[in-house]
Amino acid sequence: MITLLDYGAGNVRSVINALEKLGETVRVARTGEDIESAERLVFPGVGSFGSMMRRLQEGGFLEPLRAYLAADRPFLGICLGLQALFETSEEAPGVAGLGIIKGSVRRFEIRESVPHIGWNGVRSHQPSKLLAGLDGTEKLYFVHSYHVVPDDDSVVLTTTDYGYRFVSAVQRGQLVATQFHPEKSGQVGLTILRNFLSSAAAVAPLPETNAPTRLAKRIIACLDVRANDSGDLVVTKGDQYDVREAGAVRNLGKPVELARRYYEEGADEITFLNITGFRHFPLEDMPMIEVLKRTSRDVFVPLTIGGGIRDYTDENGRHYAALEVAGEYFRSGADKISIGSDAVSIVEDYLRTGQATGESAIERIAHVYGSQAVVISVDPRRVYVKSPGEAPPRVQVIETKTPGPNGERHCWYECTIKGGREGRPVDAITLAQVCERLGAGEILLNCIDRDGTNSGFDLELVGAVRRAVTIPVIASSGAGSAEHFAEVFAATDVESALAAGIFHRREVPIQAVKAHLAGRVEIRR
Ligand code: 1PR
Repeated sequence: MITLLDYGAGNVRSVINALEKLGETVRVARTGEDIESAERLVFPGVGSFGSMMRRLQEGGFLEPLRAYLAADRPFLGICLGLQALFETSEEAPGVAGLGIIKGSVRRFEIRESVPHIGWNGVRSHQPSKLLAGLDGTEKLYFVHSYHVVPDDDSVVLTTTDYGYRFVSAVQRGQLVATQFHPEKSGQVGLTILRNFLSSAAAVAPLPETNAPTRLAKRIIACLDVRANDSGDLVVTKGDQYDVREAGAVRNLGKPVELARRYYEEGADEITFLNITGFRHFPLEDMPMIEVLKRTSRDVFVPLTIGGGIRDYTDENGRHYAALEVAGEYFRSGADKISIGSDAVSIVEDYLRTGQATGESAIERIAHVYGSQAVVISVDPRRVYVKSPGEAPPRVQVIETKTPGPNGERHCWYECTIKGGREGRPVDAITLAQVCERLGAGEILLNCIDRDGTNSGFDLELVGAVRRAVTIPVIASSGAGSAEHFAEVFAATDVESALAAGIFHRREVPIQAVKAHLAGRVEIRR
């Protein structure tokens, strides 16, 4: 029996699923007494440092946790469950951590995109049973903007490089805590969790190396999901967002089965987009939540879900906040949520007033669950103009090498809502910049013109957005071959690229994309 501390703020389901996959019985600690009686404790911290410490305090967990750790009983902290052990964090000045390990938590101050999202390596510095069976070439999944800085190097178990070298796991006695997410790191992560559960002795550190670890470019499989005309939930795929063929919704498979297939084929991440979420409110559309719950039982890479995340009032006048919808998705197994249409409205309001309210879905979800959990899905369409002055006011215009139908040499990217059905006078570059300011952690950059065309990513759009923000960007829409992935990584600094059609139709397997990229960019094998 293993005890898992859940203070009710995010995705602990994946950790439970991973432990259950390994045959463990998991008991969720709901009170301080549950911690006192634990034999082994796993603490998958989620959210932001300040709200985590507040919830630990309110739930009466602080003192039992301190006592448990002071007695050197078996403990595995994950992500914020590592950061919580320290004295302070720059994420929440003035808020005290558990103070079990001397030192602080600092924000990355680097030229690379922050959050540090994706698969990176580790270098080990002391013997540990946790890393038994690894050879040092593995990659593990990270998603964080802050990292720990212990005063005393003797607690350092692993380090990782991103901008500079940082501590990615600590170990002292029976306490181990990792910045990476074993429960999201595929088979390697399951091995690490199994090692924690085992009573085996510590093994020697991984082979010594001073070579920097490298963040892999992520290859993401995207599943656009909706009900077909018979009411079955299916994975569909559009051509420039039109998902109907001969009048019927295209059916490319079942969401859970397809997600499992992509996990087994080596997808670094899986995204579900509920493409009719703007019509049906997600909390009244339980099948999507069910899809997430079932998928997360067997899929141990990050899951993102989007569609319909917004404030909503039902016909009985009951108001739901976007935060509640996101919370339900996180509890069901999502690691990140993506906001599409509502982000455009939020940015329009911001541009009108020049002010952040603190109340938008982006700000509220980022505040509670952390920026890294908030993805903005952008659905832009190229609009040609004869000259920059012809575009609507404040819109960012780019010069293009692909002239328009009348020889236009300039264009802007109009954001749309409701799955491309309605254009709004906001451009994709500005949208990404404002969302970053409001606390979003990543941009999923689609392109209606390229979607489903197999003609390659819109490199001008991707490059322009990538240069305009400091958060990671996912290039999406148009992948037709493995070479298109190589192209987008060579031409822009995007951290990841996503495809749908070529994977669904088995035209280009994920491993073929990775084989093509090997040696050109860092990838996870
Ligand atoms: O607006 O917050 O409710 O979210 C709805 C979400 O659904 C948005 O993220 C939006 O992008 C998505 N969506 C809405 N309508 C469609 C549609 O296709 N009719 N799908 C849609 C967007 C675009 C990509 C696609 C890539 C790669 N799909 O995610 O997977 O273009 O495709 P390809 O590799 O085959 O070219 P909200």
